[in-house]
Amino acid sequence: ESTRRKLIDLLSRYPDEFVSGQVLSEQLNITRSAIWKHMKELEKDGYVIQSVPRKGYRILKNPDKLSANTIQWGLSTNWLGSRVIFEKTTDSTQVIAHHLGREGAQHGTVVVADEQVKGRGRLNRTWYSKKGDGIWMSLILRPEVEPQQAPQLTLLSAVAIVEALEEITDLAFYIKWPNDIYVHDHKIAGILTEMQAEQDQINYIVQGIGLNVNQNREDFNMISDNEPTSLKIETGMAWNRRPLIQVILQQIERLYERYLKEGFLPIKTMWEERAYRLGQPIMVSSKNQNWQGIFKGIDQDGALIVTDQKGRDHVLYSAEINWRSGGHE
Ligand code: BTX
Repeated sequence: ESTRRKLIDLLSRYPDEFVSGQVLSEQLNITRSAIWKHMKELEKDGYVIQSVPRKGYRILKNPDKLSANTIQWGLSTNWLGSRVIFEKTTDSTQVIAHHLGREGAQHGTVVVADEQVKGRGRLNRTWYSKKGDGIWMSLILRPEVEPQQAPQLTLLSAVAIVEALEEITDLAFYIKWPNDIYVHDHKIAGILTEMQAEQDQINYIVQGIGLNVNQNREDFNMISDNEPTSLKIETGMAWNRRPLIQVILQQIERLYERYLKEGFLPIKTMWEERAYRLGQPIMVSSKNQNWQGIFKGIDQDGALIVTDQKGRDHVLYSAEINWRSGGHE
């Protein structure tokens, strides 16, 4: 399996050129007939490979079919996705990831499903996860940080997902505190971070990411409380999920490494640059009280800072925010 991954990495490095059988066999330390067998396996996974005598091989087409292999081939991360578990259909990738986390699965393990029948959001809300039309995945992370810092990882991934989406589209994406990604005022993705921790130590974090990719408008008819959207609805074209997953994982890993080196501050700044309605009036419902304030930013723990009408700042860890009913709208 790792030979095949290296093979794809070599071929993808020179996308328009042929790589000779000899070079491949030297680099991978296997015979040329073994290479030919690997090529046949790749074709079964949906790759279209051109092979020309005396020139070598090149990839004409990457598959969109998801599998642990296709997700890993060409993935340029060091640890995120070094193990991938793929399910065609499952209740929820969160459930699988929690199970693996308890069993000691390594940091960076990724669980991906084509379809979830019991996909979930926060507070046990339903997350619709239609077959083949979205990215439904959970990451197992074992960060050496305090449990109360875990929410920072939600914000980190939100920034990473926005960066990934802006890398591949011309659209502008926003993060709605704490965990939703918006485009044109519609929800396109959500993040669900769950943690297994003791007093002062995180055992593992399971971070679920749901991104709508190829749904049409009518696929969301059952959702009444917000108007979801998908990449296809926003861009007018269908997207391959495989490279999208890879770009997202690469961005998350990159930011995560930065977070370990530099702390939360740079992430916080990036987050605030992408924050939905920063500096604008919002309605807060906390402790059975409703009040209007100005969304000022987030603090070191990722909590929401809202300035009330007397100019006092409030730090909110959980509150229902009505983002639209503030001010004069
Ligand atoms: P959330 O609680 O912020 O959002 C859930 C709400 O979003 C629902 O109540 C519904 O109104 C709306 N909604 C449901 N499905 C969709 C959808 N496909 N697109 C847009 N809006 C929707 C957000 O929770 C966190 C979601 C995480 C989902 C991932 S998928 C992989 C992993 N496995 C799993 O079961 N959950 C996570």
